[in-house]
Amino acid sequence: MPVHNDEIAAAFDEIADLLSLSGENQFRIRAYRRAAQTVRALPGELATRIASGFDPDQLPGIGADLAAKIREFVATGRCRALEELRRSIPRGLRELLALPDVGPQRARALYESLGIHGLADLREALARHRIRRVPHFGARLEERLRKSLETLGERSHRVLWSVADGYAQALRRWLAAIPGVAQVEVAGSYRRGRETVGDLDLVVAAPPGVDVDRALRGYDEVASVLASGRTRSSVVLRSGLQVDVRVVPPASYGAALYYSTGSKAHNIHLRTLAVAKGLKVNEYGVYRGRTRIAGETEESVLAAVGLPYIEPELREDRGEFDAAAAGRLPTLVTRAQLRGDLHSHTRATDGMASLEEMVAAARQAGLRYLAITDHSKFLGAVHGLDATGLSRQIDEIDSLNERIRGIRVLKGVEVDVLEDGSLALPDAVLAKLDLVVGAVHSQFDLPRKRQTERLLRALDHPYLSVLAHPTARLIDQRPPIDCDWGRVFRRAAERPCWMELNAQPARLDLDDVLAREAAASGVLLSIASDAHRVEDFALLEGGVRQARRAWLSASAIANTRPLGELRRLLRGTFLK
Ligand code: DGT
Ligand code: CA
Ligand code: CA
Repeated sequence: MPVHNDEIAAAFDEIADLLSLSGENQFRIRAYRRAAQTVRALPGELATRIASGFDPDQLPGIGADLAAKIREFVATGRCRALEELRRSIPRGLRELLALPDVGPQRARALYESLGIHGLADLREALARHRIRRVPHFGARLEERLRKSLETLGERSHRVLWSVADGYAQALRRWLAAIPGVAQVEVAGSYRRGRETVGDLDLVVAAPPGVDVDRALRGYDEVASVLASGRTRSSVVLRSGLQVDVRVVPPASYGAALYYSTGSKAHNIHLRTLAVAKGLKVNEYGVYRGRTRIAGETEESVLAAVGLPYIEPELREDRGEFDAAAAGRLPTLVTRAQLRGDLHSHTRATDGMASLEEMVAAARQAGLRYLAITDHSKFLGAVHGLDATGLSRQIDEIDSLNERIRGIRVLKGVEVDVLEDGSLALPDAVLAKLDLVVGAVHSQFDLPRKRQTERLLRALDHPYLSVLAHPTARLIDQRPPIDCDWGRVFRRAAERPCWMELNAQPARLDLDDVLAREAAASGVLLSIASDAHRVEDFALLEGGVRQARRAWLSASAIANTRPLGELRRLLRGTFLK
């Protein structure tokens, strides 16, 4: 039974949560969390590598004990340590963790100060306004908890694109291997590159007589069958993810792929355009009367209604038809056009690899420059750099630049934007760097006016090159900060300061809508991995996907520029 990286990671995260609920020591907990991150970030399936002899204890931060648990999980689909923990901790306490604002520490605090054992207890305590009296909780958090408790039942079961990817590609390979199958593609929101995916939609081209449905039911991750038939099947995988499969003859493949890729709003718009030309579009083709005039490829479907090809990422009915008709569709940025990365970490702060290792990995990923931007020291940061630490790193980078070939290391920092909009390091220190990446890591729930002023004040600072993960949202875990982005983007464009499109799968921040708005205001974007380990440069692909959904071309992205031009532009972000 193939076990996906995401399932292993989820098991480790749950162990960490449960250990933390039971007050276990921080080192063990952190080891599980780190292992979860490591496994989740791996580019290929770990189970496959283990099957061909790889020992998971070779992975950074994974020792003999964790490696044994991974091997057990991969071999049996089970993790006994997790099962025991689940038995020993009351279900009610575990339920609390389903709330986005409640981690193990807060769950423990609720339990210890108010005896809250589960969601029912929490609901009652909220009704009596008792939560705000728990140390470190307060009225604002109480209000957020009330809201998230209300919406808990409605919260969708969408998964991150990066999680869906593991399931989607494994299934695609399975279906592509069926004798007689001509083509298979994963369509739907996955193909449009949405940051989260509700279910998977696969389109299969096969001549009649190829029993795709039976092959699908034979896939060993299938937990239940919702619908079964010659042209359509739906199943639910063990992970809970639903999969819809549509089978069409090769002559209809383009039309079916087009239909299943969506979005629904895009399809409806296309159908209206077709009707105006006396045509009919459906999942089998484009028809004039009863004659099929197109359908084998997506290009043929669009050409039949007089339009050029429209990339899947643009198919959201956000103006793509008008742009296509006017010949003004953007040439979307590609991963190959990225020449560098302006946000990364090393072991000097919370990264997992040394400076040399990160730089070598970036070069391996085809990048020609890499900015090292470790964290500044600020209140609460576990191991941020102070002025002395940063000076030492500057020297190390200077000496590394003399030794290495093929890539240039830029000196940077990820400095905290404090509550009043000032930066957490003195100007004299920042002035020595090639770039300064500012980021909000605290006071996420300031009211809109104060949050906007905070960012505008940061933009007034003489040394600020890029605002990292501007909204600070974490998909499904933390909402974006509330801010007047129109004002912030206008100020950033004048200054100039760049906005980041952070490629971490749970961040993807700015999102597609805001990134498009920023670029339209004249702000340059930086697609950045925020790499904490050598594998993380692969994440840039997801940042590019989001940028494409934002209609961005290479010209809107700072890190598509050659090094010389980039350095010149960076100097322009320092106002002194
Ligand atoms: P998801 O799964 O919620 O992340 O989003 P999608 O876009 O994958 O939506 P899904 O799985 O419900 O349907 C897949 C595609 O099928 C959708 O993007 C467009 C097409 N589709 C679904 N329902 C309709 C419909 O009522 N009319 C038309 N024209 N197309 C539809
Ligand atoms: Ca879908
Ligand atoms: Ca679907």
